Amino acid sequence: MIRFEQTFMNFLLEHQEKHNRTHHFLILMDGLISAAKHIQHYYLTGALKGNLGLAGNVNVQGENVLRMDQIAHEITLHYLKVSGRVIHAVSEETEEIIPVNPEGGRYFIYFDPLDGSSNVPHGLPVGFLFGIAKRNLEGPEDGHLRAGKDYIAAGMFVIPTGTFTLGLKDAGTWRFHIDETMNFVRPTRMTLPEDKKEWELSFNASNRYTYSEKVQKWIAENESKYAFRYLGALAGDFHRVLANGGMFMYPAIVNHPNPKKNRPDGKLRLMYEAAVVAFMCREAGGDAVDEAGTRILDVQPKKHHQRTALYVGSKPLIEDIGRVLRG
Ligand code: AFP
Repeated sequence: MIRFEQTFMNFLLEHQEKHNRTHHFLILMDGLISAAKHIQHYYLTGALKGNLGLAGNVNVQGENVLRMDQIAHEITLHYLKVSGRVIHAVSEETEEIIPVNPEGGRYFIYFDPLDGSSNVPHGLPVGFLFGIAKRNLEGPEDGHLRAGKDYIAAGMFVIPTGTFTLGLKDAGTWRFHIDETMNFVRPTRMTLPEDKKEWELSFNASNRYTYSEKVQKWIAENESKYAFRYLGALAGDFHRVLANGGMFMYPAIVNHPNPKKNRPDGKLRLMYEAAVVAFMCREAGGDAVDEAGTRILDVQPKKHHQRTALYVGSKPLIEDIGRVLRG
């Protein structure tokens, strides 16, 4: 007997119809799925085709650009344009906001098409993360700088593992797997497990003595209770936390022996990294805070490439670290 699975598109169509929504979001999601599959193709063949190395230039954030960064960005923009549904895009790869369809578009999108660059030369998992907000259809135009709580959806592909996770506003976080026909199938609702047995902590352990004293103290008091896992690509690390429970954190760096290397504002980007996983986490019953203990989804971005510290995962852990951070 053949086992037939519900496809992502069928799932989303049902969802939109159930909530009396238009098909515009479906068309945008179709574009993002096509982009992810196209990027995955380049990534899988990257070692053989010489695409896993440097592109030879430096981006606005002073980081070496990888050939795959450029490929992923170009592919994503192509599909966003073709969808006709995007007003402006904010990409990790460009300093400026990209006008895609300012007149006819309906959504703002914030994305990093290839996050986790240290994994790229090895062909190991990277993330394609995105958050989506909707144009203000009634009132005056209110710009593209939206807090995570105003996103309508946020998701991530873990490339090249063939997994896709999507958080839908007030409708849960869902995981899909790619099948032999390259469809994402089998919607599985993600709920952070309450059972602490499987919980994991995930952070860059080599940075631990550069964190604030209170965060170091929290780690010392809690680390032995949980397993420790770290991949170095947010999408992959968060993928595990969402399934097993626990906490991913990238705290502010404030005690680096070389003060120039301190990152008091954190490393991760608010709009297309932290808010994206915070949104999925909230829809799965979890939470996320920044270094001040403020909920990530409440932080109003002042600029589109804004950085933040991030603590995301199971609610009891986020409440606990939140108290420490605010204290
Ligand atoms: P890169 O793309 O610069 O490697 O950054 C990836 C990332 O933003 C996020 O995906 C990881 O969780 C985190 O940074 C890893 O940072 P470290 O290499 O400092 O651990």
